Amino acid sequence: MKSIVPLFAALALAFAPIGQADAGAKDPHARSVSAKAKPGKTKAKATAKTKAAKSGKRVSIKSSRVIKTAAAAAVIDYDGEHSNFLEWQAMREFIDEMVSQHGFDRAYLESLFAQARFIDSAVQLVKPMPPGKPKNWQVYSSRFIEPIRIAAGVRFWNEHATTLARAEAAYGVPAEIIVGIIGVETIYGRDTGKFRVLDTLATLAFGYPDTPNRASRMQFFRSELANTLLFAREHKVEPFSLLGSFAGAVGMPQFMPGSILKFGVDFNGDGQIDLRNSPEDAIGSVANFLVQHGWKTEYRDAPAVPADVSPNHAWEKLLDRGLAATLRPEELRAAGVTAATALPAERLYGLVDLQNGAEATEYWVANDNFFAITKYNRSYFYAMSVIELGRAVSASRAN
Ligand SMILES: [Ca+2]
Repeated sequence: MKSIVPLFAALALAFAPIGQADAGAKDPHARSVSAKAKPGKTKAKATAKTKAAKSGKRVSIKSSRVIKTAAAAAVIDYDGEHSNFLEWQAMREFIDEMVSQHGFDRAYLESLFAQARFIDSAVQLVKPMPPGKPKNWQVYSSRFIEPIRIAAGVRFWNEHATTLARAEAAYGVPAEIIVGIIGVETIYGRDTGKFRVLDTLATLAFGYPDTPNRASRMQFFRSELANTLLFAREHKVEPFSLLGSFAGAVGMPQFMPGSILKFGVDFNGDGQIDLRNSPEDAIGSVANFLVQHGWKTEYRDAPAVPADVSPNHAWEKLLDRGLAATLRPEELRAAGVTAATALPAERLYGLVDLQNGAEATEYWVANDNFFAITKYNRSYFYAMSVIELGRAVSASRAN
């Protein structure tokens, strides 16, 4: 049962969004990492597993939900409603567009979307959170940098050491960072989501709730729905076999379909990009994503180092400069920022603040590699959690 704790913790977790621009690997506005739409089911599943473990044998559980969950591939682990999407004007326009712009067969798309389900839990989960407590890095990170996730990371790293080393050699992204991302995203594939991607994306593309950013969000999910169809066609995948989070993020690294199309890698050479079942593909794809978003192989030092700031607050003007390294070491020094280690003069940096609610804010000086991680998910908290989880796994592995 212990292992369930971080899942529940992740549920309650809100990102600390920094930027507002285009999509990362994930949906940039997704509310939580590894969110389960229905925690009750996680609990039911866990209870069943615990009973199985106690009895020491495989159990036949009579709950239909658990049986469905245990079954392979195209299971549906939620109560989707058949909704006649084909009667929706926006869906008809979408199909027209896929036919005229991408050469899809109309009858095929109609038969596909006739099977799609409306996922009300996805609609509920994208609604704005009620105003919460102030941002708190310590609270946020304690949900990721904790013994269970670290132990799972050690197992993952040991099992895939060869692949991680191969990715590091091919892309120049250290194993530690890849291990950090896959751990923060899904606890190494434990929690990849069981929604059919076509269902959640159709639901959010055409049935998004009434929020201030509704139009842009619908456009985002509509384009991801198109990407799903394009990916499935290009890679000869049955579209309904793609499973993901309530927001359509797929597999161990939680890539949106557009990111799979652009940055997915077949790293085990079986001819498929399978981010759900192939840890090799997940590892290669994460490394490729980071390199394509500015990861600098030649930087061998830490993506971020702690910093002290002077009491004069001259450095405050250096905060919130976007998710990019734009400051010269001299500018930081002149504004009263002292990094814990010497900063190579020829590089650029950003000043990162990690707020701790009522407690003191932590300051860090971050380089391009830190900001490459924020392209995965647009949050300082996220990037620093990835770095610290990777570091903790590495340290634990060395012991
Ligand atoms: Ca593959």
